[in-house]
Amino acid sequence: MIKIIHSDITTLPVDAIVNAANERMLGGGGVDGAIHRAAGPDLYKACLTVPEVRPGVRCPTGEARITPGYRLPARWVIHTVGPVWRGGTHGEPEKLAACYRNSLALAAEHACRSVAFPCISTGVYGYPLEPAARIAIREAREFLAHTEAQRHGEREMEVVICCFSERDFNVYNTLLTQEVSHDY
Ligand code: AR6
Repeated sequence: MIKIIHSDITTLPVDAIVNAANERMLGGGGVDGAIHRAAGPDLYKACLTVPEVRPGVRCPTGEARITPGYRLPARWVIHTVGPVWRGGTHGEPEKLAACYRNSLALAAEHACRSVAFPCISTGVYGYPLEPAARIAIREAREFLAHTEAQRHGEREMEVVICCFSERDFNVYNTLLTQEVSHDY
């Protein structure tokens, strides 16, 4: 099930929250800063132990890494790195889709029943909200449809899209109630 809410992601009692991080994965502004503040200093220490894949890069764009949530109500934080918007022709849609897919796969591997996403890349990274929201909804739907086929009666995962502004919340709600077009 996909649920759109208007809230601060750091307050949610879900199994995992997703962080819109950067490749260094040691905190930053926006939702990343809020998550680090709410989780406390152990989150930073856990991030430091994530191996670098190349100097200064713990999580390449489009990939995801998981740490505990420490003081957060959420048990896990899944850190993913969205693309910086450069006009849309530099692989941004594919990279953003990969963020959702890889984060959902990590959540499933850790037996999460509920996972909450912020609107990845749509803040500092400048991705326009509506195309970003279409990708988020499409990836969540595809993931749920795929896992549904394998579940045999277990409870479905809840994918929460946590909008920080009312405007984002309205855009998502409009899209979710439409049949989302696949030619974005
Ligand atoms: N709860 C939910 N959503 C939030 C919260 C919150 N507490 N705070 C902000 N948002 P951004 P990006 C929303 O800029 O564009 C960081 O410095 C915000 O309104 O946080 O992926 C990282 O370290 C927006 O809708 O992430 C990276 O360097 C959304 O979260 C860079 O920013 C994403 O905005 C990543 O940029």
